[in-house]
Amino acid sequence: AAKLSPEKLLCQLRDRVNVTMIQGSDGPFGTSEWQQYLPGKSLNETVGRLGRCAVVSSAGSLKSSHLGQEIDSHDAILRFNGAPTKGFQEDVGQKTTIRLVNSQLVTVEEQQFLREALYNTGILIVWDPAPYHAEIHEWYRKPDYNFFESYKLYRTTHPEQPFYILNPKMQWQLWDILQENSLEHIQPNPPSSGMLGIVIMMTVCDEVDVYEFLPSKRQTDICHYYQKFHDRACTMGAYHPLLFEKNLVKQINQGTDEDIYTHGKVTLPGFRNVHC
Ligand code: NCC
Repeated sequence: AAKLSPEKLLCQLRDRVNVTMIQGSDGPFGTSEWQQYLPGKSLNETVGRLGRCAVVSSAGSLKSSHLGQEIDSHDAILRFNGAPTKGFQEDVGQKTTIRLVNSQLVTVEEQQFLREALYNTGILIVWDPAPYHAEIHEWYRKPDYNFFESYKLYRTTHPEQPFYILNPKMQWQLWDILQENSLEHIQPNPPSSGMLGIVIMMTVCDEVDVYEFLPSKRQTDICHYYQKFHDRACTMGAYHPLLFEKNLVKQINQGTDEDIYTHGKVTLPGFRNVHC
């Protein structure tokens, strides 16, 4: 695999990764039952045109970062899974525009997901690991976690909150680019929520600042800023090809190495500002 220039790599991402949310026109979701549950508006219509956006990883290195104000200065902010703001505003800010959650959380942690107020703010997007380049019917029959009932339950109790299902096609379109851009063989597991969230924001924003995805000088074995749990795999990856994701993001960074070191901050262009 020959390494592409940052410009070419951005063009590959822009042209080959199709970020879409599940709609009624997507095969098995075309039933009248699903029509009631899927949001009426597209994600684009819901968020409008966004300027400066922030993606906040859940990494332990956010602790004591004092990045809260800087993060909140963005037009829109994306967070992951159960990452809280309450009690951590000083380091991670308090605004949440989009929360990307994995299907494991929605299924295995269903009780918390349906109960905790944390999930009731902003736009929710759930994603599920699909088989490699699987057709949507195949995935629908055999999702990694069967989150569909929990999704419907949430939609019934919070009908006004936009809640999307990420079209699983994008994870493998992205994985293919990660693999092509790497000298090693990557395990065929989908990218992390972090990487998916970055590409979602590049689709809807003019510019995207990503915090502590590439670790700063505060790098730590503490997995999350909100939990006392140590595991190196959180930063380097075990199931997800996290190391390869981070290499790719480093390659397309338009910010400085100094910003990475001090703020764990990477600046990426939105796809509408990528000219190929
Ligand atoms: O930990 P998680 O990820 O929720 O973190 C969200 C994203 O932040 C980036 N991250 C996190 C920690 C760290 N030290 N460095 C980082 O760069 C990663 O990009 C990560 O994707 C996930 O990706 O969905 C994941 O979810 C958790 C877990 O399911 C949820 O937190 C819900 O409880 C997974 N952990 C386990 O299954 C034990 C994790 O592997 C991936």
